[in-house]
Parts: sequence; C-alpha cells; structure tokens
Amino acid sequence: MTYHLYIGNRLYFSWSIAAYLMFERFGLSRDVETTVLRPENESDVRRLLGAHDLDPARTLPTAVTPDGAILNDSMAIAEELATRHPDVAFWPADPLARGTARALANEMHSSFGGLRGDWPVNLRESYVTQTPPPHIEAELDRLEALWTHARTVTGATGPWLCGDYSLVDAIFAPMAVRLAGYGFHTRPTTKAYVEAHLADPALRRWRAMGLVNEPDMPHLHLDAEQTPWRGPAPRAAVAVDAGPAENDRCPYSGDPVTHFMEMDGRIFGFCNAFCRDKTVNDAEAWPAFMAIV
Ligand SMILES: N[C@@H](CCC(=O)N[C@@H](CS)C(=O)NCC(=O)O)C(=O)O
Repeated sequence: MTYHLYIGNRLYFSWSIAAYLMFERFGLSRDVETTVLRPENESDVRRLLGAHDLDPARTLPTAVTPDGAILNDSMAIAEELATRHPDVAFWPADPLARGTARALANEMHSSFGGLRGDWPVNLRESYVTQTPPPHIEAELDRLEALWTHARTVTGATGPWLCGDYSLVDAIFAPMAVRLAGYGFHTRPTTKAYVEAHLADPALRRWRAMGLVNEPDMPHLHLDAEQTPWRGPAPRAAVAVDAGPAENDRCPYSGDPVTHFMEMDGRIFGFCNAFCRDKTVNDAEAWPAFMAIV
C-alpha cells in the first residue's frame, strides 16, 4: 500500500512541508514514495504536474493514493489519511480537542493571506526581526489568540496545540517556520510554539534534506539583514573525500559505504552523497545515524 507524494522545493514550498509531516510524523514514512519537483517559480508547477500525468492537480503538494485518487490539496491529504488510517491518531481522540484542532487547521488553510503573500516561507535564509505592517500585525495577533485558545480549552501542557502532536500541528508547521525566518516578535505563545516546531526532528530532517541540493529561489528572498537560522544549531560536521569509516554499512540503507563525513574527529560512511550531506547538515536530527554514533 504505497502513496505517492509530489512536493516542491523543500526550502520554499510551504504546503509541501505540511504534507510531508502528515506522513513522517504519524508513522507512514515507509508507505510513501516522494518525488521532489523543482519548479523555477510558482507558475512552473502546473507544467511539472502535467508532465507527471497528474491532471487535474494544479498545486503542490499533490498525493496519489494507492488506488489512484489524486489529492490535489493539503486538507484533502490530511482528511483522507485520517479516514483511511483510523488506527493512527491524526486528530485528537477527545471530541473537544478534535473539534478545536479541526477548526484551527481549517482557518490556517483558508486564511492568513497577508503573511502567506508578503512573508514567503524561506528555510534557506532568516532575517533580523521585521516590523510587520498593520495587516500582518493583525494576523500575528490572530495566530497568538488561536494558539492560546487551543492550549487553554484542551488543557495542553506540552509543546503542541491540542495535546499530542496532531494534524493541526503539521498544518501550522509552515507558518511556524515562516515566522521563525522573519523574527519571533514578543507574543509568548507564538514564541514557544515556533520554537517547538524548530526543534522538531522531523522538521529538522526536512530542512537538512532541502539544504543538500535544491535550487535557490532568489525572488523569494527579502532584501534585509540576515541572521543565523533560529532553530537548534547543528552539530559541526563536514564532508570528507575518503575513509576509512568506523561503520562499513550505511546507517540508512545498510549498503556498503562510499561517501564519508567527519564529526567530532570521527569518520562515518554512507552509501551516497545525498545521505551523507543531509547528515552533515543536521546530524542529530537523524536517529539512524545517531544510533551508530
Ligand atoms: N490549496 C492548496 C494550495 C497549495 C499551494 O498554494 N501550493 C503552492 C506552493 S506552496 C503552489 O503549488 N503554487 C503554484 C501555483 O499556484 O501555480 C493546498 O493546500 O494544497
């Protein structure tokens, strides 16, 4: 039973982040094959989807179910996965928490046009805290109110909005990383929630993969002073030309090692350049690698 997920450039395509998390965060990563389309700009998406016979899809993400349904919308992917996998806790089980989570997820999907239009997601660069124009300030207030409301009515005490991580958190992840790029501002619930997403190993893996070899989209960059990424600093590591490595099998595939990296004065091996480089970018986000460390 394999889904096929088509996503955009990981560093810039906001809804693709949410769709990836819907599989990755709920234990379905083995049930999905992912194709990264590489549009040069947003209007290139339609051409690439057409080339993959994905009519009537027009936007990314698009998922194809094992029986061939084309899910050309993030909320359709969310609800279809939740219906097809009733044993997986996609939504909170408690009715009050579930209703709250659904309401917030749908408002995220249908609203926040100012933030989405003016502050594009960009996981490659972050900027000194920006002063929001009034229409964005109002949306930031709305997010703080929604996130505080969810935590209050559901009694959430951990990092996530309605108790355990659920679809509402996957759907807000792109907004959280967007806010991280432009500054946290002073809203306390927002700050804590954004930091929770930045520390999430699944999101860290997504960014580590995006930084390997995906194209730059300079038209989505802001002409502003840059700051270091606001998430946890990756452990220092570099690609090196040769072994020998401590491990003779790749931690991900189990195949013989051919590519090498150095970390803490130790050499580790991988079976291809992508697996090596995603590890160099954020080693501690990869449990299979950390197991051999
Ligand atoms: N309703 C869609 C919107 C997705 C969307 O806007 N995707 C953007 C990239 S983040 C896109 O594909 N833009 C290309 C276009 O609109 O032609 C969803 O939630 O999946």
